[in-house]
Amino acid sequence: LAEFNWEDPFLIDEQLSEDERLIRDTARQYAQEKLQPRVAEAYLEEKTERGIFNEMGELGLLGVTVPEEYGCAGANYVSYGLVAREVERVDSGYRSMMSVQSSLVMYPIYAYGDENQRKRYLPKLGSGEWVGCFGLTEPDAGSDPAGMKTRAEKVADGYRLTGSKMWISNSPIADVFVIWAKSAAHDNQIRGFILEKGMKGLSAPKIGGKLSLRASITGEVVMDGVIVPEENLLPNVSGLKGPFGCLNRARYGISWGAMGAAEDCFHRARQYGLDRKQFNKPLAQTQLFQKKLADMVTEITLGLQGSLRVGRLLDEGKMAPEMISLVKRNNCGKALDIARAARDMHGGNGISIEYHVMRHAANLETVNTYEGTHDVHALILGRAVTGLQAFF
Ligand code: TGC
Ligand code: FAD
Repeated sequence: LAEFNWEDPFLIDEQLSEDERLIRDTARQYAQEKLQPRVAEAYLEEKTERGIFNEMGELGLLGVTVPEEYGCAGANYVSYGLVAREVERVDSGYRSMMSVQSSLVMYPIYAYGDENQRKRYLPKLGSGEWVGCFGLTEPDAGSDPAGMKTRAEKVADGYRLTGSKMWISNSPIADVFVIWAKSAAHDNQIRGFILEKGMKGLSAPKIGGKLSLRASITGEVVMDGVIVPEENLLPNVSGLKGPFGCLNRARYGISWGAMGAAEDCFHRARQYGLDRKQFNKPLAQTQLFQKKLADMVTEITLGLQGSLRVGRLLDEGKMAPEMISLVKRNNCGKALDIARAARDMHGGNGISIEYHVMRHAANLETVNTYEGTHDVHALILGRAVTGLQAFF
C-alpha cells in the first residue's frame, strides 16, 4: 500500500511533465521568497508595487502561453494554471495582476491582433516594461456586458471612444488598455480597441476604500472622446465572443489560483491546530477540528484534479466554456469556505494580518465575484444542462 500524502493526496505532482514542474518551481520560489515577505505591508497600506510586473516578466511568468517569438515562454495552459496557483498561494491580488496581464491583455493581442500589434505590444507586456488592463465592466453593465454603453464612432483614420469602465484591475498604472466598445461602424457589434496611456481624453482614477484585493490596484477607465487610430482596432474578432475568449483563459487560471489560496489556509490551519493547545491537548486532536481539515483536504484535492483535467483538455483543444464555469465556480466557492473556516480555526489570532487567513478570505470575496459571479456561472451551467437560459 502507498502512504497517504496529505499535501498531495492524488499525487498531482506525478501527473505533471518535467517542464511543467520547472515552471511551477520557479513560480513557487519567486512567490515565497519575493512576494510573501512584502504582502502584509502591501495589503495593509493598499499599495501595489509596479516593480512586481518587471520581476515576474524577468522570470517569464507573464503571458507564459504566448509563443517564444514574442519573447514569452510558449508554455501550455497547465503551466499557466500552476503559476496562478503559486502566486495566489501568497495573495489573490498578485495573481490578479499576473492574470489580467497574461489572459486579458496579452492573449487578445496575440489571438485577435495583427502582426504589427503583436510585435509592438507583446514583448513589452511580457517583460513587464508595460502594464496592461482590460475594460469590459461598466457602472451599469457587470454580469450583463452586452448592456455596455461605451461607444466607438468612426472618424477620419480611426475611432472616437466615449464611455466609462468600472472596477478595472491595473488601470491606474496601465500603459496599455484593451477596451471593449460597441462600434457604430460595425453594425453596433462589440469590438476591441488598444488604447495607450497619454491619449487625449483618457484617464484612469483609482478606486479607493477596497476591503478586498488591497495589494492589487483597481480603477475606472474614463474615455472622453478618445481618438484611437485605425491600426489600434483588434481586427480579428467581433461580438461578445472576443472578451469571452479571454475570460475563458483567465477564469481557468483563477480556478487554480483559488486553490492555491485555499491550500495556504489549509496548511496554516493545520499547523495552528498542531501548535495550539486548549483543554490540555492540541486543537488538532479534537474531532471538530479534524472534520474541518478533512473537508479542506478533500475539496482542495478534487478542485486541483478538476483544474488539471480542464487544463489538459484546453491544451488538447477540447475545452467547452462550461467546463471552465464548473471549475471556476466550484473552486472559488470552496476556497472561500475554506478561508472562512481557517479564520475561525485560528480563533482571535485569525483576524490578525500576521496569520494571513483573513486576508485570503477577504480577497476570495472578490475572486468569487469577478470574471462571472458564483451565481452567473451556475446559470451558465444550468443553461448547458437544460438548454434553457434563465438570465432574463
Ligand atoms: P451569450 O448569448 O451567451 O453569448 C454571446 C456570444 O458570445 C459567445 N460566448 C462565448 N464565446 C467564447 N467563450 C465563452 N465562454 C462564451 N460565452 C458566450 C456566444 O457563443 C455568442 O456568440 P455569437 O457569435 O453567437 O454572438 O451572451 P449573454 O449576453 O446572454 O451572456 C450571458 C452571460 C451571463 C453568460 C455572460 O454575459 C457572462 O459571462 N457574464 C459575466 C461577465 C463577466 O465575467 N465579466 C468579467 C469582467 S472581466 C473581470 O472580471 C476581470 S477580473 C480579473 C482579475 O483581476 O484577475
Ligand atoms: P452585478 O452584475 O450587478 O451582480 C450583483 C448580484 O446579482 C450578484 O450576486 C450576481 O450574481 C447577481 N445577478 C446578476 N445577474 C443575475 C441573474 N440574471 N440572475 C440571478 N442573479 C444575478 N471587470 C473588468 O472588466 N475588468 C477587470 O479588470 C475587473 N477587475 C475587477 C477587480 C475587482 C477588485 C472587482 C471587485 C471587480 C472587477 N471587475 C473587472 C468587475 C467584475 O467582473 C464584476 O464586478 C462582476 O462581473 C459582477 O458584476 P457587477 O459587480 O456589476 O455585479
